[in-house]
Amino acid sequence: MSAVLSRTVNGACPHDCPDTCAMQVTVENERVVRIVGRQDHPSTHGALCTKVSRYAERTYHPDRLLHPLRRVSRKDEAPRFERVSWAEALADIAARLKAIAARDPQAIQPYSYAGTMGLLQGEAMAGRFFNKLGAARLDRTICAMAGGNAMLEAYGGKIGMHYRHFAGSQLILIWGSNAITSNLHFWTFAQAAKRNGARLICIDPRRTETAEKCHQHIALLPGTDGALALGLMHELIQHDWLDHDYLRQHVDGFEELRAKALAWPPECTAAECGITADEVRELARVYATTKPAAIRLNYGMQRVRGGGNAVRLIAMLPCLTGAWRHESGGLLLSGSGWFAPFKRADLERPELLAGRTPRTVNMSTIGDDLLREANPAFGPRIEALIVYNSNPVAVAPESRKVVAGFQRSDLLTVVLEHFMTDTADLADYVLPATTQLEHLDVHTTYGHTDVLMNHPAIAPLGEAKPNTQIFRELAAAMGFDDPCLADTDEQMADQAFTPEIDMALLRRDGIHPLPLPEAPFANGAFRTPSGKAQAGGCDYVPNYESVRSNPELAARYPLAMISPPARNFMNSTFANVESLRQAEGEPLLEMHPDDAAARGLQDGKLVAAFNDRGRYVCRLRISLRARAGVVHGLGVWWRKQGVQGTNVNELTHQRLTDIGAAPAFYDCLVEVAAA
Ligand SMILES: Nc1nc2c(c(=O)[nH]1)N[C@H]1C(S)=C(S)[C@@H](COP(=O)(O)OP(=O)(O)OC[C@H]3O[C@@H](n4cnc5c(=O)[nH]c(N)nc54)[C@H](O)[C@@H]3O)O[C@H]1N2
Ligand SMILES: Nc1nc2c(c(=O)[nH]1)N[C@H]1C(S)=C(S)[C@@H](COP(=O)(O)OP(=O)(O)OC[C@H]3O[C@@H](n4cnc5c(=O)[nH]c(N)nc54)[C@H](O)[C@@H]3O)O[C@H]1N2
Ligand SMILES: [Mo]
Repeated sequence: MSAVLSRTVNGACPHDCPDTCAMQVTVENERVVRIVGRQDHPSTHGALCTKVSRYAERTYHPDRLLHPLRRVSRKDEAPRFERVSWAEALADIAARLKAIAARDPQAIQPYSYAGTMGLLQGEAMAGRFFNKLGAARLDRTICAMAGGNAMLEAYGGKIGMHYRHFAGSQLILIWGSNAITSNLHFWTFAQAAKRNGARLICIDPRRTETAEKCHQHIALLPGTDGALALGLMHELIQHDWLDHDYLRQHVDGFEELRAKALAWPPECTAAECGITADEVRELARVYATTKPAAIRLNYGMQRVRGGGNAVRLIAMLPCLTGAWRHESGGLLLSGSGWFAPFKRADLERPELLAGRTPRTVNMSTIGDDLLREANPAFGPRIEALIVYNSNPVAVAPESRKVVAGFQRSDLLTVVLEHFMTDTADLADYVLPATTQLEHLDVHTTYGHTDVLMNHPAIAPLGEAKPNTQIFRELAAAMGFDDPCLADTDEQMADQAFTPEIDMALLRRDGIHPLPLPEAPFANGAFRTPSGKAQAGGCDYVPNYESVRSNPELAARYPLAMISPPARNFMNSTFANVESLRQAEGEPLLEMHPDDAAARGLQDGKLVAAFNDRGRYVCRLRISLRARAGVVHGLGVWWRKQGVQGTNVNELTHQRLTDIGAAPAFYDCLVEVAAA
């Protein structure tokens, strides 16, 4: 028997989650046999979520794409592909892109998001390629732009409390976040706080597994968080629970905000939010009188029309009470702004645009935009789409239009993927990409504050190539000869950061902490031009679609629908990993017993949720996780896994948020009937 060749490799979880865990990958005889969280990384603390501890199952999945494929069926037929060589695929794609670029390179549209959050396999070589080409740009709004831009307006930066300091809080509002599902490593710190006597309050329409483990759950109506924040401020002002010194020194525009808040007494707030006036009064009292008080905001609550303003208003709460004075008080939405040493432009090279300013397309309206004819405001019709790190046919709103756009016979679609997703099914070419176990990358995060490095653990499977390599080869096939288009991944890793990041240390340890202040706004020093938090210019913006804001629509579609993540998937990623798919069961709609009784619906039966945009058939789960008037279409399943080949985005719309032009997935009315 030959000896087992075993080694461990430092990795980083690539997924779009705030936790960006440090992984240790064990390889035996060139096969990954175990993936665990690193003990020596403080926020990972040796633990991975169920999904990522199964990452090897995903990498070695029998359905992994291992060679390039070319479409042989029409786009409105069942997809059929034939195997082609890399040389043939790249030569044909390059020839077709050149022909389009000769007319107008802006007709070529990149489409990517955070399938991997790696800086190299994300927009590094891809950015260079598209800048050189002069392709249209993409406004990457689909997840976090409403809240993210709101933080820039309120504080001048996406920075906030450190995870570890939540353990010292005496009150934590977990607001629009299902931490146990989507932010597990934060939850560890919240539990430590709970053991130290902290009170945990969850503010979420759904009774999530996180809500169940908190001391209190406030089940407000979707999209009413801005009203709740104003109602809380009303109480803080009326009872003079304000930190006047902090307000005077560190906040601009409080008088304007004060006047707005005084219009939201508890009864009025309660009516808008669908909760009781006592819940409002008591929440304000607890928030004002418990110190230190922390807020963990997550992106769930900003996927509504007024999501940006809601985040701005909530961000003012710790400014009113001076909670920021303590390292365990304040707020965290995203910490991505801490990563000042990251040099995005050095990776993406905007100078390759050479003075051109191509149009920008919003990724959240890809359905409408693919169907748009050339016109002076929009520019040319989209003729080619190059998709990587994203599955837009499943995740983008208003699927009927997205699918119709992808089905255009005159559209050239190239998809870089691990699997035949709904998007790959509609491609002309599918190019096999490597997974995180097979390529190099460097990572910043939006939760903790360490830079991580991911070393490849194994060689690429089959003929798969890293995104970087695919764009290098495509650049060469196009005849682009700028030297930076030939940089290796190692070279690009060295270009990614200012010298504050010691690359030798990062390469050796895989983890590089940033030196940061413990309590970022204890003495003000907001990142705005005035150095003060900005309380002016925000107000409550009601939903596009709700019983109160649009009674006519609600007469036909009376149920508010939200579609938050399923625990065992990551957006639509992992939906095809058998063990995780089994854990999730099948596509579900959760509904309160009263709403089900009113419609004569039975638990476990197929139902159709519908509105003017579409119809989604899935199984009904009658459950007290739902409050009356709100239903939950969980997870982003692949459309082709759905009962009739649809998923929940059949029902969502493409209207955008107040700030950041982001999608309003959770601002949606439906009706439900037996299928
Ligand atoms: N397991 C798992 N983890 C994930 C993801 C996943 O798909 N699966 N997604 C990742 C991604 S892409 C992101 S952006 C992050 C953060 O992802 P988020 O989408 O913020 O994830 P959640 O924490 O589930 O937050 C959604 C919560 O907000 C609630 N919610 C919906 N509408 C409202 C509202 O109007 N007001 C309030 N107060 N709450 C509302 C939902 O019921 C849900 O419990 O998580 C990441 N982590
Ligand atoms: N209804 C509804 N819709 C939603 C949401 C919701 O809550 N409700 N959430 C929204 C949010 S928060 C987000 S962030 C978006 C997410 O939308 P996407 O960013 O599209 O996320 P995923 O569905 O995970 O798809 C990522 C794809 O990238 C691929 N991938 C991963 N790594 C690599 C790689 O290294 N190379 C290549 N070429 N491909 C790779 C994966 O196989 C996967 O198919 O969805 C949004 N859509
Ligand atoms: Mo997201």
